[in-house]
Amino acid sequence: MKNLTRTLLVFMAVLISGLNAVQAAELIPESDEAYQQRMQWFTDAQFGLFIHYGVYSTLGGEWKGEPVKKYAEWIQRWGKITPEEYIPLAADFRPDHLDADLWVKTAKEAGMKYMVITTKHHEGFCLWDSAYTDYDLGEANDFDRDILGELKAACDKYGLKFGTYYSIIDWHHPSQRAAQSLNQTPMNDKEGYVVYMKAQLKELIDRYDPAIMWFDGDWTKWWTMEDGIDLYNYLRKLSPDMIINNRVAKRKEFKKDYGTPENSTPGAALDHVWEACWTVNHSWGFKKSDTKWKSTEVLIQKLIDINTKGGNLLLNVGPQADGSWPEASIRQLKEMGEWNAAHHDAVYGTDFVAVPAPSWGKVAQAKGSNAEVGELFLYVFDWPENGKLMMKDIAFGQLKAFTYTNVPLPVSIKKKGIEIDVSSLIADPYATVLRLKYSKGWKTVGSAGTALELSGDELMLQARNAVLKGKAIKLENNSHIGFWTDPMATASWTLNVPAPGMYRVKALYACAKGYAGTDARLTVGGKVLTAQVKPTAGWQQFELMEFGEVNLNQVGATDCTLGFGKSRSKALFNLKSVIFEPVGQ
Ligand code: FHN
Repeated sequence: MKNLTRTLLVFMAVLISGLNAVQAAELIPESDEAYQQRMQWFTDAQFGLFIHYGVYSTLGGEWKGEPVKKYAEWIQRWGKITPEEYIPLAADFRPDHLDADLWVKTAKEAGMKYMVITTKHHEGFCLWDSAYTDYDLGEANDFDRDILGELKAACDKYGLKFGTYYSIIDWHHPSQRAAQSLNQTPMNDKEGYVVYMKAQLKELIDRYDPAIMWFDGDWTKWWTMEDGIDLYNYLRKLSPDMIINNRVAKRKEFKKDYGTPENSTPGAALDHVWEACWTVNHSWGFKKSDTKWKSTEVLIQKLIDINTKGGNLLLNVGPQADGSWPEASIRQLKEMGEWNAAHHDAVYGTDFVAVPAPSWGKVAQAKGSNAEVGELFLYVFDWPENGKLMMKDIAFGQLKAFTYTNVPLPVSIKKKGIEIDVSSLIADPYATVLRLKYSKGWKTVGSAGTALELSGDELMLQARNAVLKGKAIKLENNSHIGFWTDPMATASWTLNVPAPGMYRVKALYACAKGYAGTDARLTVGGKVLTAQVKPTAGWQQFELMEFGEVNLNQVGATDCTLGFGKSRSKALFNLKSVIFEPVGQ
């Protein structure tokens, strides 16, 4: 009976999708005002919870007793697991200890305003009882709870928005099943699979009314921009208030409803709504051996960095198969929540402001501020040893300074900016927030440096996150690597590649005239790029230099090292960041 019903359902879905296909070329019309209104809750939210949970969680990143490399949710690839070996594992996926109320309460107390859960990752296993497959929580084992329904109810109870992640790539579906899960799997029935996807997405909307549909896997070659626009239009008609991320189409070109940089934060604010998703350790799915937990300081400063550039942070937790969370995730979310609660106005009541970026931290403006009258929040990461906080290249009409709790602070106008006397304060271990209340306007003065023009999908390696090796190389003002005169000295990072493909590589650097000429040598994923350093206007005048393009065909952690090449001058350069711009497949 179920097969007959399923056939009828698929036939109806084919009919619906065929009718929609005609409109596929054009994006469904929506006024800017309507779009802004639809996005308002999202742009106010600042902070959300990402959950990677599926059959892969049962393995914890290990296969036949051995840890596998890279992301745990990609274990079929890195563990070389065949479909015949992997599919039966679904019987072991039992969320017996999944406490939806606890999950959502923990997120709320962390200061998160929404959550997104992987209802179907690349593995193809569905966390709900779908009428279109047996590879789901309802049939694969005798687990009969509706965990998505429980999470949606808990979100309603605690006032969080409920979102669903859905992968376009599906290694289980017959249209794509291959001997090995790969970045690029075969597609032998695209039309049938799109009908399957649309039917499942309608199930998710009808049953759980998600506020966000979070797509992934858009890099696969058989999925086109036209396919994405067709799917976007289909969903907008089904659920007009729902928000859809840009990976519904091709993330590099498509920016609606919002951009999704991954494990990277743009160097500056973007010209569209965006959300950066980050892991707390390295793997998205639960991985026993992955204990590289980011510190609470790093996580809070990341939230501030992203929010002050106008974005949201979607921070990931990878639960164990039984539904319990790693202790480190619980602790860090608790600590983040305490800081966010103590600085509520500075987290949720802010907007991006285009002041010159300070070296000691970040700046945002209080909502409602304008060019004449308003309030700036200063987030100080690096406390001034001399007790004087200098804000360069800015001048105010009238200005008063305060602590976050509105205790007045001495502030003086200087030739190149303003100086706040913070000698009476003790720095917050994570970030100290100050307030500047101004009237009669403010303006940028002096040379405020190079503002990066970014699309939001760039991967950015920043100086402060580099591992430095060698005698003469150091991080200056927490903002750039300098004194790089030892030809053996290197800076290294782990680059998290979100999608395979070609990337254009650039560096934001500065080099005084008499020191230029060295060949800078960059190795990434085993490939080497070199570029000769040209002089800039000085050691503090940063410009972009091109290294060329490189094909990064492995998703996940990739080593990247920068150093001297063959021809050498007196120094390499000062370096603020290395940028990888995706240029498509
Ligand atoms: O391949 C996935 C990966 O497993 C994870 O889900 C991340 C999170 O956004 N997205 C893809 C890699 O970019």
